Amino acid sequence: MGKFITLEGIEGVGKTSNLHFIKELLEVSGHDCVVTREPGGTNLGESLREILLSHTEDGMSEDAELLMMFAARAEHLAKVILPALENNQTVLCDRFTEATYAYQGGGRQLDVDSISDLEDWVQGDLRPDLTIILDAPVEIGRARAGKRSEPDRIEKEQDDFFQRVRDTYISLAEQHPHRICLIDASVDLESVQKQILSKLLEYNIIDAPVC
Ligand code: T5A
Repeated sequence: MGKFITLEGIEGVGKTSNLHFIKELLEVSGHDCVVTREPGGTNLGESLREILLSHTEDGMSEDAELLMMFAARAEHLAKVILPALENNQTVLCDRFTEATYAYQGGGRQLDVDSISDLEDWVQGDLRPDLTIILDAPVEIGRARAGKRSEPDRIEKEQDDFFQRVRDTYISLAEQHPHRICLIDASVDLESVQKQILSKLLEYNIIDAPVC
């Protein structure tokens, strides 16, 4: 089985900016990478993403939002993630189930046991080998995201929602230190990337370069 690596964090914290950097580090170290994202990564998943992020006219029930995240994930696992892992490829995914714990569990305050049941149903025993959480204060993430584009349906939430999302990410890293790590993303990009390199080495995802 290949390695499964996921990248997480609140809006604007720098996931997209660091995805290519991580892919390059992995490839230099010999990994054959598949880069993908959630919600999305398949035709059905991208259609669900469109609904999830832009369906603003008459709102969306919180349970419908949660179930659509897992519907997209079930398709993504079946069509992209599991075939790649079984083919010994490394899957690098922009967000995965930790985002559901953070946004639907923390942000929306939905029942965490229900999320955990859905996780077991859809994923079985599969969990990422490493989840990198880029962490920064909400005001920094929002300021960076605001410069980039108009807010989508979830980005329109208030600061207290994103504070709960951030707190949940921090708590996930504390609960599962063997597979989830936190990176200080409030600093400049070069310093963030130094930390990412050091975590990929620490978690034995890549080998130290031979001088
Ligand atoms: N969602 C997703 C759920 O609610 N539940 C789930 O289960 C899942 C899977 C997905 C949305 O869906 C939600 C969460 C999200 O709301 P998305 O596209 O994955 O949307 O998420 P976004 O967070 O919106 O992604 P963004 O592209 O907005 O943010 P990024 O990728 O974190 O930030 P990035 O790299 O685009 O950077 C933003 C700006 O900051 C600059 C960049 O140059 C850019 O201009 N920047 C820095 N500036 C200074 N210093 C640094 N260190 C910087 N790093 C980046």
